[in-house]
Amino acid sequence: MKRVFLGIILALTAQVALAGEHDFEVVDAFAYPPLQGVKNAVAYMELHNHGTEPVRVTGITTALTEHAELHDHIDNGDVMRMQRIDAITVAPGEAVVLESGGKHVMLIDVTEPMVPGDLVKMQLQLADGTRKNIQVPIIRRQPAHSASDHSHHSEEDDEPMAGHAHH
Ligand SMILES: [Cu+2]
Repeated sequence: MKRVFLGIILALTAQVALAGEHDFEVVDAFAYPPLQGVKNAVAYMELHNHGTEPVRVTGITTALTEHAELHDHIDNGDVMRMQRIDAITVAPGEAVVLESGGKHVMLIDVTEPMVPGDLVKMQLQLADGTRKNIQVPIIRRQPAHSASDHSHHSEEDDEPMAGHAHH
């Protein structure tokens, strides 16, 4: 029922959207609440470009914080370090997946409560001047990965502990 309702809202939004905007789709978005004792949270999603022109995401806004940034992990020799990036470009017909250990949305100094089960509005800013509204469910974190996990990147890779630079 909730899904149907959301579909209606999206359909209404599409009618007032600029031509071409529907070619850009955000799916499987979700966010984790901050870890205990940390003010930063992380959001993941898939960006799909069904259009014929590249789509460039240059920023994201949300009421959760004034400081939402696009981040990526940079291979720094032995250490994967995350840093802010200016944009994420999605080529025509392709998708970019924001995921643990890769690109992600960093929510810095979250001021609003993030309760699992809630839907949070976020707005992607695109280089062509348009904006894309999305609804992002807050989901409860998985328990810590076991040592046998195939990935050596844990969720915590995206979680700045001490010393995460975000100036
Ligand atoms: Cu980050």
